[in-house]
Amino acid sequence: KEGGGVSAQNKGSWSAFLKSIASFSGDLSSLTAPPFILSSTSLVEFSSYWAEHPSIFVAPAHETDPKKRALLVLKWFLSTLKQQYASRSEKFGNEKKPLNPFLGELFIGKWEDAAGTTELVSEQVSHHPPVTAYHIQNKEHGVYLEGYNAQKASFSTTINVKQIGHAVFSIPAYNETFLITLPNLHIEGLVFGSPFVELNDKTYITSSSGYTAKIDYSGKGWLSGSKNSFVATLYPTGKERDTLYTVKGRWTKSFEIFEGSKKGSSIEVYDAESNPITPLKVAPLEEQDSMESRRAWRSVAAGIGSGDMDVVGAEKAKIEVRQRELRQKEREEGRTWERRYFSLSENDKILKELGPPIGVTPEEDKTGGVWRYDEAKASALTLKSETPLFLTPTSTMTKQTTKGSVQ
Ligand code: CLR
Repeated sequence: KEGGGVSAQNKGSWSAFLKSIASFSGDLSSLTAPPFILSSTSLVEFSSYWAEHPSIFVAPAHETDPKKRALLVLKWFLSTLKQQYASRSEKFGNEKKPLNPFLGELFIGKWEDAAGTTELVSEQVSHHPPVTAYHIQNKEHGVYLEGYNAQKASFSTTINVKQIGHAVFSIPAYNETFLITLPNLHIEGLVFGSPFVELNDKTYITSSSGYTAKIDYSGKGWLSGSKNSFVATLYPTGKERDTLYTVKGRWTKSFEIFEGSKKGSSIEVYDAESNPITPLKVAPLEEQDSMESRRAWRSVAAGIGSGDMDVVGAEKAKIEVRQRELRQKEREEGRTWERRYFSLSENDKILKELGPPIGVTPEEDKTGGVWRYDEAKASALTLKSETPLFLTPTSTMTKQTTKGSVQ
């Protein structure tokens, strides 16, 4: 079915795009996509998908039984998938190509609702390769999430994306940490011009209290199965056969939680469609810092919005020139860009303790190291926040490199 697919007017650029991706590999940001598939949202914003249901995010902090706590963390993780992987398709009718964040780009906001205040900071900690790090906290409930991620793409039949990095969920009151791996994905619907994400393979959540969840993703196959499906089991770490809970369903629709290995009726049904999100609050553009994503990209976003690719190209070039100037200056002064909120962790304790049971090894070569939230840096920033933290880009525009298609 081609309904909702590429329009007659865009057919040419889409087939040129399909031909070009057949030969690309590795860095998704180098993909040159036709204008109609470009999004004006930067990837640095995607970190907010982790906590758009703050009450589900903080719920584990109020459960005293560690195995039920592990189940609540699994439930929260599963509840984030719809936002993470289907929200663009649901909003626009298809997946889009996000803006590629520049080094040091920030996205800062908070959710205010029944769960109190939940705060987000997201920072682009590397540009080559692109790596985004984030930290989400709800201090009232004592729940913290941090992580970093990169993507490695390859092409075979379609775009296949491997996610590198992980997330760490922690509840200090129980001295408890959960290590979370990220799903690999591929793009479906490419030939029809209406791309969307499907998840594949398996991911894990393992906790310092000795529980592990394995989530097995599947989609619509040739003969059976439905879109966006999964089966998850929770078991004592190392004893996969002693299933404590089973969760089964579709991450875009609803899923059911069963005791043990799915005998009898479910103990809970989660309906993703009837759980509205809490919108993130972000400072108005005028009050934002020049390194904050929406402010930095505002002119590019305006160009994408009005379909004026000359504006998009020129405004992107300004950002790129400014970035090259900054890197040049750093080289001359023999220093590197100072990340605002994150630092590299050597011999990371969390990975050392929780990595082995689920086969996680830090792929530092692909992420430039293991990135952790740096409390000291963050509090120093709040102290200084009276004075402007960043300089506004002053670079003059130089020649435009791309026309029509933009990277
Ligand atoms: C980023 C990290 C988030 C989860 C997530 C969701 C969708 C992914 C995105 C990550 C990375 C970029 C991505 C996107 C879907 C499509 C897009 C892979 C992993 C690529 C760059 C777009 C390719 C162009 C098509 C639309 C044709 O937590």
